[in-house]
Order: sequence, then structure tokens, then C-alpha cells
Amino acid sequence: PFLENVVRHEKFRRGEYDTSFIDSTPELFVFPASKDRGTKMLTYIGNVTVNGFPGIEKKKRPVFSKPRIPKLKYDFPYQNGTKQILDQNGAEGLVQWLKEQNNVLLTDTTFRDAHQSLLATRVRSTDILHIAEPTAKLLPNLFSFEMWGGATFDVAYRFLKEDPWERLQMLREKIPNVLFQMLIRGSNAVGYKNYPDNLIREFVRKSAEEGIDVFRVFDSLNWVPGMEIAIEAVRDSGKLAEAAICYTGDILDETREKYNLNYYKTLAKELQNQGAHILGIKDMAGLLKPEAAYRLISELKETIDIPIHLHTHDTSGNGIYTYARAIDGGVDIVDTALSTMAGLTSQPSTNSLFYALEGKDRKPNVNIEALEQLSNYWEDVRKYYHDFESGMVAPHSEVYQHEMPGGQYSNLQQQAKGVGLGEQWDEVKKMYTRVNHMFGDIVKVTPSSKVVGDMALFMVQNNLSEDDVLTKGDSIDFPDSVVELFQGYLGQPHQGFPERLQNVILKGKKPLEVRPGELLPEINFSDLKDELGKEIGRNISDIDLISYALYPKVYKEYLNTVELYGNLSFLDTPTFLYGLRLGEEIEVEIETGKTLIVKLVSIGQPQADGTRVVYFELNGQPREVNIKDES
Ligand code: 3PY
Ligand code: ZN
Repeated sequence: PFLENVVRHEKFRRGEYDTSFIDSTPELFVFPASKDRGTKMLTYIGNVTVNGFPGIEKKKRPVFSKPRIPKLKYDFPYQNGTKQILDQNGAEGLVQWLKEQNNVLLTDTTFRDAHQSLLATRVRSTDILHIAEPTAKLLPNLFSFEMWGGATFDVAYRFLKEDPWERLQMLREKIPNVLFQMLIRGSNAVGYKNYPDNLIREFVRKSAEEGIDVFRVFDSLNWVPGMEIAIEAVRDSGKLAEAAICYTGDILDETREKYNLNYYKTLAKELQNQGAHILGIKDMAGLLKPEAAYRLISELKETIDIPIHLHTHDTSGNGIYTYARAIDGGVDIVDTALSTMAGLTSQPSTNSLFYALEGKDRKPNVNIEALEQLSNYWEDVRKYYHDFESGMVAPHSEVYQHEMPGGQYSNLQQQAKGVGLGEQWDEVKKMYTRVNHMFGDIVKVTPSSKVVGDMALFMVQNNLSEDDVLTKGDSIDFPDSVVELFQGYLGQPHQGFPERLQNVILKGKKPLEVRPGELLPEINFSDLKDELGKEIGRNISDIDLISYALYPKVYKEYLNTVELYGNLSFLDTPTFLYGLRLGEEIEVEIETGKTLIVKLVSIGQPQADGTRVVYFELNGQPREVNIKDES
């Protein structure tokens, strides 16, 4: 534990400790082989082999081929990119540089939104880290990598049992030349509720310090006060504040007045005045039709003078066309994913966009051969996560009706299965549309989209119609998230809440009229440090504190898992998800240069107490662990 404290300490990480004693007294560092780490890992492998992985059907480990690493050479030094421009010229310098570019720039979302939207956010750090260096060397001209934030933060702790900060730190080492971008939900940070202002500030400060350069800040109701603190904190950290408007509705539909071109222009001006360096247009569901994109972008270019960054999802199949028209309209940056992680609920494919823009003067400056070879890697890796695919195999133009964000589709589907509504998925989607209508046509993006999803599940489960809700609402116990939305805890929707429904849901409770952050008490980090310190008995870092403050329960569960199984991020994904086949042998590099060889020898019959003995060889030595068979 002492050493763990040392290596986690910030001074140590920054290389400010004098560590010359390591060289002068090497005997201090001769340890008996840690049996413990080996046993912990075998316990995990034994458990997942016997009981399967939570949330996926238990089955024998499928046979996977080794992911293809690019054949193109990348054994040369990193070429300088946007990261160096920011570091040398500051945020304003980078904005100036952006304004001077003619070719459209790209953000690659493969490491974040693409898998959030296709694979329920389940892609593990190891799979990203393995391809990070070739990606950075072969695609040095990207604007940024979107690689953090959104749902990746809590999914890392909750389901992958790994530390998202470690992902950031390790990726930063392998990608020193291109900006790192994250998605932050304004006052909801990387969570689903409003957090105290000082936690938002602290989270942004620390994320910037650990390597995030561009913060895409949005509010789930497009409510500017909900974004203020985050924007200010990003500016204070010297990084780029990309304030984003969530696109909803359809500016081409004259019968839908609520979110018209003027609405977007007014918001864009407000965000520029708030201090945005870049305006993001976050089309989280992929509702922005090609001609709407052209009109919106060209009008916004006339309205504001900061660069514009467009994000869409390809659910309808129209994404490339939308980008092509946005590029005609003058958009500066667009978000795409490598082709084998693109399309459908994910972003449009970088590879396809490259070809679509051939002959155009603003086509992006990227190496298509590199794109194809990097895509091969992801084609192979994606197979590991097959059980998390949503089952969508073709474009869904129905998205223009249900308006469900790409990142929500596969997650809500998992949620529906979890409550036994897997078979009624079509009904849930229809209900989602009706709930949006009942709520007064709100912006639907995390967390407001989750509330719409919760209500849709609740209504399908309880067989409730819109009418039932309004007439029998007094006796209905609505989901907490729905009550909180109508209380104003996620902020205020454009044109307010529908009053009658609000009264039914709140049952006399008073809604908020101010920014929730103004009412929440600030976090006392020193008390929190004592509290957590008592529980986990080691030095507490800023990172521990922030993660605990954001997700107390999830973070503690994560720590318990690490206590039980050790650091699982070293395991390859097939073993992490499916365990081993009988007789199968794997190598696990538990730290640089230290590799364990694990072989599954046999699995004993269940014993009277419900456990089985699982027999392994660890580095050639027989080892056994007792595993409770949950079946
Ligand atoms: C998130 O907030 O995680 C999103 O991706 C919203 O689109
Ligand atoms: Zn998105």
C-alpha cells in the first residue's frame, strides 16, 4: 500500500520526486513474487469462466482472430499537430489557426462516441491503447480525438472495472500530438444530475491537468445557465471551451415552430458571449437533414465569428450528405469515426467522407490508406463486443420520428431488456415519441433523454396511456428522474414545462426557479477526504475524491472489485468477457515487462457448498481457486 500511495501521488506522477534511491539501493525493491496478484486474477478468470459476464448471455468463449495492426510503417517520431499549436499559442492562438484553415478538419470519435453509440460504451482501455500510437502517427492532421467523457466515465468504473483517469493518462502518453476532446454535460458533468459548482470546477480543472484540451460543454435542455460554470472553468484552465447547442426538431418543418432557425441563432450568440472559443452543434440523434445543415451552418457563419464544429449521428443513413452540405455552408470541423466503427447510431465514416468529398476544394487532409488499415483493427476488435451490439443492421429513418440520441439507443435497449421489456422494444420506441410530446417537445440528450426513456419504460411496463397519466396521475408514483426533471433539477426547457402535467407529477411540490447549482451546498473536499480515507485506508488523491464525489456508490463498488480481483485492465478483452476455454493459455502483462502465463486446466464438479474448484497453471505451477457457481 505504501508503494501504491507513492506511485499514485501527484508529485510522483509529475516526476518531481527524487527517485535516485531506486538506482542506488536496488535491494529495497526485491519483493517476493506477489502471490496475491496472481490469485486475484485467477479468481476473476475462474469466476467469469464459470458464471459468465454480467449483462451478456453465458457462453463458451468464442474464437477471435488477433486484431490486425496497420502494415503501414509508424516507427518514426510523432509529427506535431494541433496539440502543439494549443500548447504554444494558447486557446486564442488555436482559434486563430482554425480560422485560417481552408480544408475541413476532423474529430475522430472512435474512442468515445462511436462505441458509446454502437457497443453500449463497453470498449476497454486496452483495446484503445493498443492502437493509439499508430493512430496518432498515421493521422497527425486531425483536429482532435474525442476519447473521454459522456458515458465513458461511469461505464469504465461500473461495468469495465477500470479507472477512466488511467485511460486518459495512458492515452496521453501514446498520443502527444493531437488535441484530446471530451464531452461534458454542463452542470451534470459526466453524470445524470446537477452537481455543486465547486465539483464542476474541480472536475474540469483536473481533467485539463490530466490532458483534456477541448471540452464540448452542453446542457441537456440547451439552458445556457446550466453551462456557465463549466465554460468558465474551461477558460480558467487555458483550454478550449466548445459550447454546444443540441440540435432538435427540424428547421425545415414550418409547422414545428419551437426550434426554428432563430432559436439556434439566438443561442449561438449567447454562447459566443458566454466565452465559447468554438460553437458546437451537437446533433445527438442525427436529425439534421442535409439542406437544414446547409441553412443552419451558413446562417450561423453570418451570425457569429467563432469556428463551428458539427457533430451528427448516422442513424438515418444521411450523415455523409449532411456533412457535405454543412461543409458547403462553411462548417470548420466535423466529427467522424473510422469506418468499421461508423454508421448507424455512430458517426458517419471518415473513410466514406474522404471519398465523398473528392473533387471538392475543402476535402480533409487525411491519409486514406491509414484510415483503411486502422479500420481493419477496429473491425476485429468490434467482434469482442458483439454481445453489446444493438441489433440495428440497417439505417433507421424512423429516428426522425422518435428522435432518440445515438448514444441512447443501445443503452435504453439494454435497460428495456433489464426490466423484461426486450420483446416490446418497438412499443418502447413509440412511447418515447409520445413522452416527448407530453413533456412539451424537449431537447433529448443525456440526462434529459434518460428521463424520457425512464418514463417511456415506466408507461409501457404499467400499461399507462397519456390520458391515464393526466387523469390518474395523483395515484401514480412517477420515477424519481421524472419528478426531478419537472422540479427543475435539470434546468429549464425552452418555453417552460407543460403546466398541467407538471402539477400532476409534482403533487404540490414547488418547482425551482433558479439554477440548481445555486442551491446545492458546495462540497467540502477536506471532509470528503477524511470520509473516504477512513474507508479505504490509503492516501486519497484528487482523482479519488472527484470520482467519489461524482459517483459515490459506483466508485466504492469499483474499489471493492479491485480489492477482490486486482487491476483487471491488463486482461485481454476476450478473457475479461468470456474467461478461458479448457486447456487455453494466455499471457497477461500485469506491468511493463512482467508477464504471467495463465492456463485453464480443468473445472471441478459443484461441491456441497455450491462452489467449484477451478484448476489453473500460473507460470507453469499448478494453482486452484474456489469459485461459487451462481447457476
Ligand atoms: C452523452 O452525454 O453521453 C452523449 O453522448 C449525449 O449525446
Ligand atoms: Zn453524439
